Amino acid sequence: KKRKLQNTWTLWGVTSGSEISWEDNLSEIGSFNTVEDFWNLYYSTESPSKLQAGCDYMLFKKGIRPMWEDLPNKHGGRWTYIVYKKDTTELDIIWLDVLLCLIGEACDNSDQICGAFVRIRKKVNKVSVWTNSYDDNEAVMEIGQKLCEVVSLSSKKVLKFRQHQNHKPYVTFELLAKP
Ligand code: M7G
Repeated sequence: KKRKLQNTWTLWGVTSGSEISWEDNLSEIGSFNTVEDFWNLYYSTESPSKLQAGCDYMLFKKGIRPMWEDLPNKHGGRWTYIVYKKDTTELDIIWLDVLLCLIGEACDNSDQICGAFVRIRKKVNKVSVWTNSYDDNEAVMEIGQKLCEVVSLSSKKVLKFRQHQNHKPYVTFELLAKP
């Protein structure tokens, strides 16, 4: 018997920088709601560190599209952690830890988590966790603290939170993980 997760999750992929619009490039890779099916999907996809610049993976709760515009994300924001190219070996570990944190509902406020992104770019890589309400400070900070624990391996430990919507005033927070 397979072990059920609390939520069903969808893994998405996107490649930016092509002729086709970003949204048309979005594709669903697969969904799962058990521990076993998570690992099957995990081992059947390339690690983030093997992807080319411009590629993203996103893991979102089923039914939420990995876009700012989608209603559950619309009033939310994201914690972002930058993984420098010299730390690329850590990228796959951090991404796996974030995945486990999400599917294992490790945060007290995990109901406010929509999903996560890993973005491969020419200069740096980025890992983000998306939440559904930027003005619930307590929940935002709790989720940020948990993410600090996840990235505590790494040498530079600044996490930044920002609201998805671009217009001002927009909320930003910074957290420093303990060494
Ligand atoms: P990014 O990956 O957030 O920035 O977005 P980065 O490459 O500087 O790290 C890159 C581009 O992808 C944006 O300028 C948009 O054209 C597109 N894009 C990314 N996201 C997450 C969205 C989204 O949620 N909605 C829409 N409409 N476009 C997006």
